[in-house]
Amino acid sequence: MKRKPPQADPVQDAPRVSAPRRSAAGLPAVANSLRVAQRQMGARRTALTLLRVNQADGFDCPGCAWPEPERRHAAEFCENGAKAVAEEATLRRVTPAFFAERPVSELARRSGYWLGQQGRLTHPMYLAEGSDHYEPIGWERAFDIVAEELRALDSPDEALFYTSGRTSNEAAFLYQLFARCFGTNNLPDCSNLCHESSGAALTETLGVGKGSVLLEDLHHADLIIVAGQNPGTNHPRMLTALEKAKRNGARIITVNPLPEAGLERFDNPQTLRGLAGSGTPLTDLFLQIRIGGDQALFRELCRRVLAAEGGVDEEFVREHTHGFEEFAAAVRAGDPGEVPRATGLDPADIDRAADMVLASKRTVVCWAMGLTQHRHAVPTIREIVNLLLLRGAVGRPGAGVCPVRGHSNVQGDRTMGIVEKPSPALLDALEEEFGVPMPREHGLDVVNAIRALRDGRAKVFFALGGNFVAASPDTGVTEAAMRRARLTVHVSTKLNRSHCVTGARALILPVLGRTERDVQASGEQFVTVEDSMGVVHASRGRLAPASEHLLSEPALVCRLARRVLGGDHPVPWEEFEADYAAVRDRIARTIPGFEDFNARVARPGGFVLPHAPRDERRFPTATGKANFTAAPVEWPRVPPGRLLLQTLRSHDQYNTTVYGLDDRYRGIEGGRRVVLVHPGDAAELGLPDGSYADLTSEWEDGRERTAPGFRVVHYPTARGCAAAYFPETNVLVPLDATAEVSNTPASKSVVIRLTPSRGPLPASDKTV
Ligand SMILES: Nc1nc2c(c(=O)[nH]1)N[C@H]1C(S)=C(S)[C@@H](COP(=O)(O)OP(=O)(O)OC[C@H]3O[C@@H](n4cnc5c(=O)[nH]c(N)nc54)[C@H](O)[C@@H]3O)O[C@H]1N2
Ligand SMILES: Nc1nc2c(c(=O)[nH]1)N[C@H]1C(S)=C(S)[C@@H](COP(=O)(O)OP(=O)(O)OC[C@H]3O[C@@H](n4cnc5c(=O)[nH]c(N)nc54)[C@H](O)[C@@H]3O)O[C@H]1N2
Ligand SMILES: [Mo]
Repeated sequence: MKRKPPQADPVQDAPRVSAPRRSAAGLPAVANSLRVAQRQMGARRTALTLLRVNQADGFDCPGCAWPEPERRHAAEFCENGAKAVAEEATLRRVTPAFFAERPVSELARRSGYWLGQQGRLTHPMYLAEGSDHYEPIGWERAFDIVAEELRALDSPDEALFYTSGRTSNEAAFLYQLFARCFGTNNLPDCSNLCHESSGAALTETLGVGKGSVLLEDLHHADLIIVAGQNPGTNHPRMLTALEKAKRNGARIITVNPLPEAGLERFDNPQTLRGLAGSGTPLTDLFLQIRIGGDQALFRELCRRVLAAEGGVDEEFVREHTHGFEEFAAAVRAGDPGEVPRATGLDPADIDRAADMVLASKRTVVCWAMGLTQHRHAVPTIREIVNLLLLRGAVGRPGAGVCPVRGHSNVQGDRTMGIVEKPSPALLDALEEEFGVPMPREHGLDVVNAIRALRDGRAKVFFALGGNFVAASPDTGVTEAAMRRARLTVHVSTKLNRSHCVTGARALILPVLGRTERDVQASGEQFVTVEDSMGVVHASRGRLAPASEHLLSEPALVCRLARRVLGGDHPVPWEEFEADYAAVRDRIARTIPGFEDFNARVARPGGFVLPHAPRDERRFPTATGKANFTAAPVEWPRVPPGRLLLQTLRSHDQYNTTVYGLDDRYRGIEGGRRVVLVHPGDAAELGLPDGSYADLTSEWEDGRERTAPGFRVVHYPTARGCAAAYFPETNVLVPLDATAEVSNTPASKSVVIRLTPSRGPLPASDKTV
């Protein structure tokens, strides 16, 4: 049963706008997920597939990294998980005939939405130098081409091996091993664009770069602060946990420039009350902060805690922390008069927040991209740690840090060694296990990888998943950099922009997705993943593969490694390809916390990785204690007549994958080129609702970058702030505008000016 791909470009960017919703999920969410799923895969396949999501014997939802509860519902997925599954399990196909009809130059003019809607890739495809058409190619010849270009490099460091966070633990372990055996630590990954700031801040202060709470902790917290996150769209199952916490008496503070529907009220689609739409109010206190004001807010909360009698957990501070005196002095020296300007908040609301913090013994702080993608993201997250340390709220049940991860296995990929700055311990373990010398010099992250391509220092770009050119900042610079490569290779399930912006030669290598059956020489395989809370479990696909020509990701890496490194290489690639249990045995011997991996992952629900601060209040930092840090408070300054733009996700997208043109909770339908502006700011700028504007970013390099043709939407965001979707707005984010320490692009604080323009763009101009 093959579906014909849609022929015409459906992108007519003509947004219709209504009032934002006050609650998330409920019946419309259920109806919408079924509608999207059936359009892609028909009714029977929809029912069979969706019932397997996140079940102990099924596959891990390819959507977000939110953990599964121990007692699962028959339908343990959400509207957006259903869309992610439907994208992959679609019956539409992109075959060699598709490429024969369409030159790359034509595909490069299509929108990302259109490209994604064409369906699953079925054959390995090759774009020869000077050609404008991808042609089908055999797997062996494809590996030969990669090997040829890799061998022709002057140094292994001229190759880049990117990963996106959907890759399984097994594939990730093999991939980093391959890159290092080849001789480079150039392992940029989507984490560099995402939670790198969290990892950097937490490693320095607590000694472990991951969250310190489990789902039960959330359920039993007194206070949960959700800062810079939109779970109603991006982690919908988190709302169930917040609802449960509320039932148990928790209070919730939301910190966000936008009022996000899911955080206001949740209509749980798995309960009758929720379906009827009466739902649970979630947020007790909404702090509508100015973009980038969070460090100032958390510093002020610390000041209140220090000033209150009994505010500081003195025993905890004495026993477990380092740097308290210096921090307290910095807080005392600060100017509280700056707080209203930095945060835009009403002092009375800060009083309320401080009272709630002081009344809570068990506090969890959750955050996502609203905190990680700023120039001062790392000190901002360190300030959260300062607050929790003052209260002794780390390593206590019901309390701790909760960075909510994005991609479903982005945390696992890091655990498996996808890091450009590996620890000596990891390299030593790999050397000892495999008897192959490992490169010691640090490799390139995403931003530095783009610079290396731009400057001709990198020549082969290889991506295990993802959509590098659309996800990265400074689209013009990034695309030009990619076009300078000798060879670009994309291991993918679906067509995307990165396949159309190529080096001199290019390959598309199609693979199995999570939902599909994976059979190798030793029989049927499963893979494993790690969720946002460090729980590792199995994922097993059941659907027949989209095409008989697909390889699994682990098999692809093993075959490539054999071809590049030679048949007599000390790593048993052939054995690994045949049986992933053999890979897990080696993970067990080289990666801490994975002892007895195969036996433990066989248990339904898997196992929890150790986490020293959470489990034993042990802090493996440089000082051996949890570190207070005393950075100066920063916030973005915006010149008059300018706004601070955050680039975020709509309800109908998964990063660069656009499922549809609606953002239901925000009341936007039928278009994505919108800019949300406070009515007061819009009035000052002379921009009526429904008018059109060009967005131009201004940055210290003096270059101006413009994204034309956005419909102005008057929206209740914080004053001085604006919001628009990525990837359309990635053209505005300068490559060099990154966070200190983590080097993550500052995609949430772009200074822009709005210039009135005549109207929407003609459809043919839309490339993202
Ligand atoms: N359906 C769906 N699910 C997803 C994804 C998806 O695209 N679609 N992406 C996945 C990935 S990779 C990730 S990383 C996560 C992303 O999950 P989120 O971080 O929720 O994603 P964004 O849409 O970037 O939303 C950022 C939120 O932070 C707020 N914000 C922006 N700037 C600031 C600020 O300065 N301070 C504060 N306090 N708030 C601010 C915004 O208003 C918004 O609510 O979701 C994952 N899950
Ligand atoms: N301006 C701005 N830019 C951002 C962000 C932002 O908030 N603002 N967010 C950033 C964040 S948090 C992230 S994580 C990055 C995301 O960056 P990426 O991870 O690079 O991008 P995705 O859009 O998630 O990748 C989608 C592609 O992955 C491929 N794919 C899907 N499933 C599989 C699979 O199972 N195997 C393989 N091999 N391929 C698969 C498909 O071909 C699909 O087109 O974007 C970042 N970019
Ligand atoms: Mo992400």
